Amino acid sequence: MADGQGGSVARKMLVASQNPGKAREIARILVDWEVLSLADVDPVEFPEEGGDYAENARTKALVAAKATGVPSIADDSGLEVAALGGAPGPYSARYGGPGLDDRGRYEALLDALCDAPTPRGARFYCVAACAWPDGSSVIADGECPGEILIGPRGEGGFGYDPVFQPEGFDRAMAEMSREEKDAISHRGRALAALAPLIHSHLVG
Ligand code: ITT
Repeated sequence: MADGQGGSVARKMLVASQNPGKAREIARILVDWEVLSLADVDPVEFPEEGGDYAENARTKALVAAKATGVPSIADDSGLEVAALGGAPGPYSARYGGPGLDDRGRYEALLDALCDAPTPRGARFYCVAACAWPDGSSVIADGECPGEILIGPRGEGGFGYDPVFQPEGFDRAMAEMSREEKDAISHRGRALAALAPLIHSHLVG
């Protein structure tokens, strides 16, 4: 992410995510920052998520920034499936019940859709937030429309990527390169929209 400062001294940015796949993606997009992960700082206690995407994203970023004194980026994201009335949405990380891994969750989703006609329209949605230790914050969102496949394909990415095919592609998200995913993903788009807001905040 360009910060527009043109300087060679990278400033610190904490990626406030406990999801390794998500944290990896955010970190690789923040090219102009010295990126810290939650493993680099004292343990941060995050509250249970119970709000909408924007509230959850802002809360995660603010909690991390205030606890560590380091500007922090978080996202709240999810998969919204039309045939399920927009579910699982903000509950995507918990879909299918406790104890499931990524594969268990996308298998539960495929089961829920077994009688749904194709194409099963869906979108990934992401709200990204950046917060500072003084309590200020900026947020931006991004989406990636597509459809849910009949079965999983590919080994890349994380979460529901093996069962999601972005609009305009004939491959699952998990079959795309990192660069391809970042260019069209909900997260890549939200972070691209967030970059100028961070810059404006920094230059006042
Ligand atoms: P943090 O809150 O610690 O960041 P989390 O995984 O709980 O981690 P969310 O509450 O935002 O984060 O849940 C997002 C879920 O949506 C994530 O766990 C995946 O199941 C799914 N998801 C989000 N972005 C995705 C992507 O790019 N590819 C596949 N699945 C994704």
